[in-house]
Amino acid sequence: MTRPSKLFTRRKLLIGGGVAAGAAAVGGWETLARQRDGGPVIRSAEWLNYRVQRALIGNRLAREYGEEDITRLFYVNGTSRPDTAEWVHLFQGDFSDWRLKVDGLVERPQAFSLEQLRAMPSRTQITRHDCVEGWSAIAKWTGVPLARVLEMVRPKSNARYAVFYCADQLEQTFDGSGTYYESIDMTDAFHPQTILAYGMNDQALPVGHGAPLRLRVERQLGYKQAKYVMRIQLVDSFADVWGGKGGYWEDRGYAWYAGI
Ligand SMILES: Nc1nc2c(c(=O)[nH]1)N[C@H]1C(S)=C(S)[C@@H](COP(=O)(O)O)O[C@H]1N2
Ligand SMILES: [Mo]
Repeated sequence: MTRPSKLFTRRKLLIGGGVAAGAAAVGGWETLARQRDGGPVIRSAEWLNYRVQRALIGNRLAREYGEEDITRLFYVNGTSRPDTAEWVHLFQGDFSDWRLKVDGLVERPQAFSLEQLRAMPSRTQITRHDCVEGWSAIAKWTGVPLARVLEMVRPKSNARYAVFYCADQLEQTFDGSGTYYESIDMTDAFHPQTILAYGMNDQALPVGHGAPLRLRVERQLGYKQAKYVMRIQLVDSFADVWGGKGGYWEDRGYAWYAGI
């Protein structure tokens, strides 16, 4: 795997140095701004970007590509194979015991097997993935629109964000705070191109790319595309989830709203 070395070094530093050093390494923490309702902390410039993008583009679709555009070598980035006992056990059983738990601010919490998700209406899209580390790749993703899953669990009216909990710990910690997680707002959650993908380029989703299930939220950067998704929780704030910034990389200084 090749990757710009400067950024690779930065990631190493981030992982090795913990949260404080990571934040300093990323540099330029802008002023912290709190949403009016006391919701998640969002840096001011980012909050502006979020508001402007939402106003200008609304529910715009991300560009879709043709078969001929598919990248032959799509990098595997971050975790390439979770080593948690739970995921390894599920993998060894061909994911037959795997369940996607969907809970939180919903009327009907449910757990879905892969079979159930595959039997639901599906969507296939060829889109471009942009990683902040400076590479892009195009792939064909197949999965169930997140909207279909949410309709089944019935979000409560106070649900504002969907939090995705992954199987992997990108940073080994005793308290689990190195677990990968991500979050998106309800606009992105119900966007037609937001899917829970179980297929990539007409094959089952490979282990390196997030088997058995990953998020594709096509109008945002690579780190929002949570792999190895185990649980989705609807919340009204992510202040109480791990570092409180709404994602693994967000807790380490990245922007929560990574719109492109
Ligand atoms: N669970 C989990 N999801 C993750 C990551 C990770 O390390 N663990 N890395 C993120 C980053 S930074 C990118 S660019 C993409 C990489 O996806 P890929 O391995 O399919 O290229 O996954 C994102 N989702
Ligand atoms: Mo990334």
